[in-house]
Amino acid sequence: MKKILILNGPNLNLLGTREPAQYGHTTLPDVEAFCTAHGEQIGYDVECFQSNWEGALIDKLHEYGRLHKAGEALGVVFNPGALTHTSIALQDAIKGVEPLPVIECHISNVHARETFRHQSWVSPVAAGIVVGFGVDGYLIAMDGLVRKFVNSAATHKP
Ligand code: CA2
Repeated sequence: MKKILILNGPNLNLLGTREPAQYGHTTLPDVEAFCTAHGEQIGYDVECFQSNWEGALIDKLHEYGRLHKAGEALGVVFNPGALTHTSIALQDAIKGVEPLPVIECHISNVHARETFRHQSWVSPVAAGIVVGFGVDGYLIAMDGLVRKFVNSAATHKP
């Protein structure tokens, strides 16, 4: 079974424990569990990884670049947290592992929030972007990966 990586950046380990108005009550282990279950349903082996360290996220992207080249990974669903708005290193890393598809995913609608959250260094190199669907966005992004990179020929058929 090919792999899909659910990658989460800084502070997302706090999900469900604070700021419920912004991010809801679901915890990161809950998210990882429903992504894993969804992966089983759609025929993918889901790996989940979270780090508060930029370099650890970059190392994981490099690992998946190699797995994708070997035909062992479909792609990555990535919520880079606040690094979205600051990290040229993440943009370089995603460019460096092309053609590995990386879907950028945000729980909140970053465009309806502070101006500094409107800028993303990841969006220009993302294969797709999902924002503002709460934690369901992770599932939408997984389905988007499959629809765009596996079932693309069937996408527009009635
Ligand atoms: O909406 C998203 O998913 C964000 O990526 C979340 C980031 C934020 O900096 C981005 O602008 C948008 C914040 C992740 C921190 O998550 C927390 C969750 C609960 C309590 C505290 C932080």
